Amino acid sequence: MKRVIWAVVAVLAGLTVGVHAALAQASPDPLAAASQYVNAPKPWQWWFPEAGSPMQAKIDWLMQYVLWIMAVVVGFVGVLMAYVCVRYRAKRNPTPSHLTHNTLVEVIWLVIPTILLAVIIVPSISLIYYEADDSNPYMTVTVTGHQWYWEYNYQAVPGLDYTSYMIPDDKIDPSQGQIRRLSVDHPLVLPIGEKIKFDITSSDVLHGFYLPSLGVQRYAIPGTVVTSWTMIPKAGTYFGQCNQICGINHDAMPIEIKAVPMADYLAWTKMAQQDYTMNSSGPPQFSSPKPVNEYADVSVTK
Ligand SMILES: [Cu+2]
Repeated sequence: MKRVIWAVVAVLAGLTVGVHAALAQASPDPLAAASQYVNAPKPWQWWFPEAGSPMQAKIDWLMQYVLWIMAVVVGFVGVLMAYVCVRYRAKRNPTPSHLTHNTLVEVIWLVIPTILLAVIIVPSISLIYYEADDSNPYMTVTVTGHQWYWEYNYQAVPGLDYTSYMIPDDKIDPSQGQIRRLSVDHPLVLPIGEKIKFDITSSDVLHGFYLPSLGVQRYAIPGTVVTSWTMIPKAGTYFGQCNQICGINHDAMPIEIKAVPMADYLAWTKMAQQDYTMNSSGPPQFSSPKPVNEYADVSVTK
């Protein structure tokens, strides 16, 4: 009898292992596509990050456009000043001119700066309108800043509301592609090629929802909602940080975005609903890297 029972147990165990293996094969990681391209800051980076959205590409273009106009103005004024200093110095020009007006020169120095301002203001205003146009999004995510983590609420996915904590330094695993001070336990997952609206707010103090490679920068203000949007054409991992000094662990609330194709995003929402729906109500996977009282103790002993 015992043998029969053991045989049944062995068959059932074998079946379970087989089913698990089949399931593991059938459901690959829906976020795998995001690891193909990582848009993260580099040491000693001097320039903007590579543009990950049309908005950042436009910001980058406008910045360079204004920079070149400014370079020409600064160069011209600098040369003019140097010429005047040398040509009209007291030694060479002992009797100063008493000329005070020249209509042509005055018209020129009024008209040229006006033209320069016009060619700067037209693309600037058009970019402001482009950034403000968050109409007709595919979906909206409510982003809430907390001391010191982010919370993401997918308005279109009932119950999908979870927290995102920075992975502490001693738990970082570079073999998994994790980056110190930037990777989080639960990234914000978005579909590529779709317009995503952010409703940004805060539960306590001012935070900043800042995604440099996507051209998004908005304050998270308690009691009000500030909106922004993005559209990420390329699957990948994008990073941001809270950029409003919000307290002692201000540096420990990065933003990690995994942008994946729509099919993967839909597969992920199902998985996330089962795995970490309403995670914000339970204990977080990681706590803040250093408890507040640890800092407090340090300051008390000093
Ligand atoms: Cu903050």
